[in-house]
Amino acid sequence: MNHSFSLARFSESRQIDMQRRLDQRITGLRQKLSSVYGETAQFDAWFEGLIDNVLELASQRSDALLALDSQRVENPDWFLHQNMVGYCAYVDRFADNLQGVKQRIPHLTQLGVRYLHLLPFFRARDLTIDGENDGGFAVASFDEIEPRLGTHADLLTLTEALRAANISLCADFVLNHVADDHPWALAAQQGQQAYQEFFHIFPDRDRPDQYEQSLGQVFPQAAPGNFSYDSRLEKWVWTTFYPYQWDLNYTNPVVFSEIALALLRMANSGIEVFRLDSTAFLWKRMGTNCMNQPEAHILLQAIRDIVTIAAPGVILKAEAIVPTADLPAYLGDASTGLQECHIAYHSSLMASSWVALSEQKVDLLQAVMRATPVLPAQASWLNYVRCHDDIGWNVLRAEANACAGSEKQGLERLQHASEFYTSDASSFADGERFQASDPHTVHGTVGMAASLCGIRTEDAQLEEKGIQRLMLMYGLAMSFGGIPLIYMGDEIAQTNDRSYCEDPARSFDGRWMQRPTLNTEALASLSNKNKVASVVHHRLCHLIHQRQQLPAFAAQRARQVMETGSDKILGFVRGALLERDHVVCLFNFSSEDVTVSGSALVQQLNVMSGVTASSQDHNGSRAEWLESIHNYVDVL
Ligand code: OTU
Repeated sequence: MNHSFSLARFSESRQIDMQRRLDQRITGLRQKLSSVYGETAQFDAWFEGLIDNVLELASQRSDALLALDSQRVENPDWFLHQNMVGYCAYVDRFADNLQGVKQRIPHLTQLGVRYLHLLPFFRARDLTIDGENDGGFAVASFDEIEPRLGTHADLLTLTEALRAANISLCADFVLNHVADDHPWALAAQQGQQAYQEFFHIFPDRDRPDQYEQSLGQVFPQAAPGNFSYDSRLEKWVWTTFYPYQWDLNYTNPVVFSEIALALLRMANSGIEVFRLDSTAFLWKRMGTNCMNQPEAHILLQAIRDIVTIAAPGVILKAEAIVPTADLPAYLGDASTGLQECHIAYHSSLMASSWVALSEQKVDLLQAVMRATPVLPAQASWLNYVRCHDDIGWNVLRAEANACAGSEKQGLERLQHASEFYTSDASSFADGERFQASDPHTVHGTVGMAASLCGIRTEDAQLEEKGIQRLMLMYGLAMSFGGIPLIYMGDEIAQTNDRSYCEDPARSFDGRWMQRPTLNTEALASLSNKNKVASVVHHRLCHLIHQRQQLPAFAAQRARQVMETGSDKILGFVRGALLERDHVVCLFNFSSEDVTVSGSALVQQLNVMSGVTASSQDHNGSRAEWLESIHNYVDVL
């Protein structure tokens, strides 16, 4: 097939770039999409239409965004640098609206933030229906801004201001579903066949019941089951999440092209990072849990190709909360060079670090680290301590079983962690169980990081232990390799907000406990060193500053687990031993001081780098290595 698309709409200099990118990507893109949608005459026409639209949107990129694209084509590793720090917030809870976010840029720059993830701000399901839209994750329009939060003009102003401050805006792009009042769903409800084909709709419970046999549940309490009866259609609709979030049907190629083009349109408004929500669920297959299916990966790879052709400055972030073994595939494959998303949440690292804190024992965390492979070029982890969702313990089932020796004991370990953060009277933590009425299952835990670390008051002296725990958790996220993400409020150790319990539209979803409004009073008194907020903010800034200075912390630099001789101390080395810019990172997950043997660590470093004892004595590196250990212990 001839792939010569007309580039007449581009200026002469852009034609050359565009031709090169098409040459690099178009054959692969076509192969991927035809492997999912089939080689038919209809496919050819659909594919040509898709590319024509992709090129049209590429031609509409502004000069400022074209400049950004070229910069990033020249420096594709821009987001892998050790100075990358992310921040995540709900627009309204952070700053009322998009205009308010612009006013908060100085707060972000003070923290060294280079990437700002604003939780959903596209027009969401109408709250006057029944008050619910899953915090904006039920999207009613991919092209409009939620009126409560601002206008499209506000978005353009904000992205411009963020670019000037060297901060990339990240927006949620929900791939798996739309709200039941999205125009596609409304058209389906009105009986339009073409739009009914955008969804998975069943006349009765036969097939839903068959699927249910192997499906899991995301919200077992608030939204049990994966199908909802729609009284307008008098049919069953696939709704993995809430009943008003209708799963899109990606076996329909039109769904894919509509979504891909909507994403490019928003990219043209200056969004630089897309958080692709619920990527794991895109493809359904009877007899499976309908997660992580090969077709879902192929479609994500195709979106990567499309973005690289039309908006190469843009990067994609996978939100796939899946077992450790299934996670790396969302970033592609280092051995074949296959590319998928640029960034992915490391949910296993996050969850296992909370397990380690509850058990004062690091074996599970080490197992997760060992199961984390080397990533392909231009790929990175997103390392977080908390986010707007629960800590899902189930992603750790495999590691827990292996470490504990049996499935029963593995489950018990995770249950123990869950109880520790919820109900255990002897624990320091103040969290709650998420969506599990059955005390024998392990689902999730909710709570602000500070509360889970035991911080309850504003008195810095009283809360020193809790502050140290919080810094330990953030220290790990900052050193592991990837973009560390600060969740709004954690920089000033904000604690749980239980006011959601009073609101009937939110009271059933405990995640609202960790979605407070920014405590501006605490922000205004950061100079008061007796306050927890001030101490945490200061230590976090210090940690970020240290990290910026050390190239060994760049995302793609090597990482090797070390045996520290103590099951309470996590150890790993970042960077290249032979180039001697490495950093040894040690994390004490216990509440006591623990001594580790410096010489035992040095011996391991020798083995890792293949340096023999005599050559090492000769070049004096033993002393330097010890030095670096002390330094880092001091830092943390
Ligand atoms: C994502 O979540 C979002 O982060 C949630 O806030 C939304 O409710 C959800 O999608 C629906 O849009 O597994 O891959 O707390 O971890 O719902 C999708 C449970 C997801 C979340 C889960 C998650």
